[in-house]
Amino acid sequence: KKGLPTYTAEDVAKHKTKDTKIWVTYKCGVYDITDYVSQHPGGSKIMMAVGGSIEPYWDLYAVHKNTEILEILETFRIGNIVPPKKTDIKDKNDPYGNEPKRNPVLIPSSLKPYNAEPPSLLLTEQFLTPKDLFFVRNHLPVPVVDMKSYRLEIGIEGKNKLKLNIDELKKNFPKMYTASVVQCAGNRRSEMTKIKAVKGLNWNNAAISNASWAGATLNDVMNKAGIDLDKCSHKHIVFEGMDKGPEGSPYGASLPIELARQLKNDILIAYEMNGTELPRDHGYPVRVIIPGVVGARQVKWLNNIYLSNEESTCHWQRKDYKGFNASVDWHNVDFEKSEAIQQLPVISSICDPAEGTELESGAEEVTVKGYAWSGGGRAILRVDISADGGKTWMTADLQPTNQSLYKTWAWTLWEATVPLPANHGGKAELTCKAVDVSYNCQPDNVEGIWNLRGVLSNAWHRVNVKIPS
Ligand code: MTE
Ligand code: MO
Repeated sequence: KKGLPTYTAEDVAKHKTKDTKIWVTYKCGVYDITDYVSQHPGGSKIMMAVGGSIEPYWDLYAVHKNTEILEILETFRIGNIVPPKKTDIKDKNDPYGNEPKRNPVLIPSSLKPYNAEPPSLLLTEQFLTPKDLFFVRNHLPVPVVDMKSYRLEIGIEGKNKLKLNIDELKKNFPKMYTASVVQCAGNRRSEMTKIKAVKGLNWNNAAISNASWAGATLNDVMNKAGIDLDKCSHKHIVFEGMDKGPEGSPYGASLPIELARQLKNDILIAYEMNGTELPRDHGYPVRVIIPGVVGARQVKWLNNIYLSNEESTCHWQRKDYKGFNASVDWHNVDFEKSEAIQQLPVISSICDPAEGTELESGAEEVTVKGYAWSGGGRAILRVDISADGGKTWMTADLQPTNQSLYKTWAWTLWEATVPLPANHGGKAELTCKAVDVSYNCQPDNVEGIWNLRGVLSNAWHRVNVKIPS
């Protein structure tokens, strides 16, 4: 369309609320959809695209992509977008020059290394998170793996090891399946940041995802290497990846041997995610899935497993991903005084509605959706929802996981329709909390569990909504 003003992506990004007007782009058009959003029933979902392109969302909701909608959209056209300058000149020295393609709906918390979470409104739409929506936590560049030379080594530190190529891993062991969560220790860190600065990526509540994994069990591959985990005298089992830091040392993690014994038939040396090979971002060709344990130990691009008397010497095992009390800060922290995080505490979170959502005017109730999960395989027994900031509660409906009470590795999705308080004054605070099979529950406030790394952020989750009269 000629004659209309042109805008840059930065201009569009400044228009995300009703006060500044709500803009989106589609192909080369810029649209002011402020009025449309107030009337559109699926308004809350379109809000994910504000200030940017709606194309990636239309790919997800292909049903909306019809000519009728395009015609409606065209009536809101206010201008054209300046195409971004092509910066296709690849820097050959950039260690991040070989990263995979990613779904543009992911919300990055850092680009190099790449870290991103899906919009929380999309997170709990499916029990199994689609691969291209699964959150990504990389500490280093994604390695390029040559499958001809790829070998997984298994054995004892300092000794000759069993070497398996990918076909041997697939063919020589029974293929086991498990639906299991990966959650970063820093999930929901942004709630801690609000109280006092912490070090780490500013994750919202979607640094967690749930997939179906398939592979050989740890026990089977250890046995093939001549190792009986129940009888070995080593104190730790170490996993190493193929992604390397500038000094050449790989990402690695370890489990205390007792935990490896407990989980040996549940830990998967996984080569499939949701039924097909792992995507590069999630560890292609092989990663270890350690159900019920923090994401940091579930090493991607796995090529080395060994018994050791030492914990992994990796920075992220020894100098990170540990808990401290709220009075420990950087001048007095001693990482040796705390254990590495392994099995995670119980958590739940509201994913829909999102923070700040405007409900329909005059709404008397609200439907709330989210996830709950606990480490160590502890099933979720109950999720409680409040629409008055935690004074009164209702129990949510839980979607069955079809896993047993003490081996629930997957998350529990839940839903509740809650009446809004009579004198809400135009706003409400929605709150959720979960109880696991050990009757562990979540702390009611963030202050008491604040820690300098912003990990283990599992306080009652609170979401504020507006209720126009
Ligand atoms: N494995 C390797 N090799 N390198 C990494 O950077 N990050 C870990 C873990 N495994 C990491 C890794 C962390 S901290 C998390 S939370 C999970 O991978 C994230 O897994 P995902 O990216 O598949 O969601
Ligand atoms: Mo993590």
